[in-house]
Amino acid sequence: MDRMDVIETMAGVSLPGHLHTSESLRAASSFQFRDSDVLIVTYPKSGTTWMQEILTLIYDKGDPHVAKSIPNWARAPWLEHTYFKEALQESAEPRLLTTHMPFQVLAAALRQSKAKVIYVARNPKDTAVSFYHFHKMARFLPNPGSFEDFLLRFLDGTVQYGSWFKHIKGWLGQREELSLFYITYEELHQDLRCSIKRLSTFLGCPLLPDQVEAIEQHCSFSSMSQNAMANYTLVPHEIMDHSKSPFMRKGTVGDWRDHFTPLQNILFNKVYQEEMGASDLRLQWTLD
Ligand code: PPS
Repeated sequence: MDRMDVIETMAGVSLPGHLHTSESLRAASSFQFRDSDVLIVTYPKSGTTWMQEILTLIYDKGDPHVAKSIPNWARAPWLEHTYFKEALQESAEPRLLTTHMPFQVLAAALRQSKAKVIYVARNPKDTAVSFYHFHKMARFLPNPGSFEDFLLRFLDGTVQYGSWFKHIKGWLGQREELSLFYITYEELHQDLRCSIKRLSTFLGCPLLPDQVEAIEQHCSFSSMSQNAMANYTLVPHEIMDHSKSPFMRKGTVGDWRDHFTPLQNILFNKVYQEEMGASDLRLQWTLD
């Protein structure tokens, strides 16, 4: 398979060469945003696919036709991926875009526009667990080794896509400068209906109650797990092997409790405190 063993680097962050080239990364950093663009920003495994689905449905007023007939990576393509130019619907308004890039890569390009940014964050403990399982099924990522080893690399930011801590601090540090809406995976989980309404207000896309209900139903974990346009089963088995771990794996909050030893938990909390202690971020998760 293409460039499976190649690693690209951008802003000190390693990225899978299967999805990124130096050209695609350069193009992302100089992308011309429009004021009408909507950019979903996430660290991997934080709720990207969920948000792509919710936004598709908000703009389609709850009609699932597009969400059920076009793959998510074509509906809301990743800015930094090699296929981005082909996938971008130039004439669409708004253009839905996705990125995992750290803020500094897109800072200059974004400051030229009033594009809307939706940042989705997830409890980093659950993010690490989900990312670990994803490494087992995504052949373009390195073998994660033991969970113990992977967790240490996640904490010191040497996994691909870099440090979770730098990612969230970089983006949320720009809340005043950007038109940025911050929401957590845990909020989506706790009250999807309310989250859909808040998003529709931010996007200036009002919805009727039955449209909100249709979106809520379509975006449930069980419904999205069955949607081939969102669950990545269209990707060839040699690239994503769902028998190792399905992309739509569990979709729960707090799965870290079934993975972390008490010692790993203590270490994680220590690093979290060192990295995030001084931050004033509204975080929706508890670490115990
Ligand atoms: S990626 O590869 O970065 O695009 O992955 P991402 O979509 O950010 O994260 C995948 C995790 O999100 C879960 N997911 C959901 N949870 C609840 N409800 C819905 N509808 C939903 N859709 C996706 C998915 O199961 C992955 O989490 P884990 O914990 O591994 O199950």
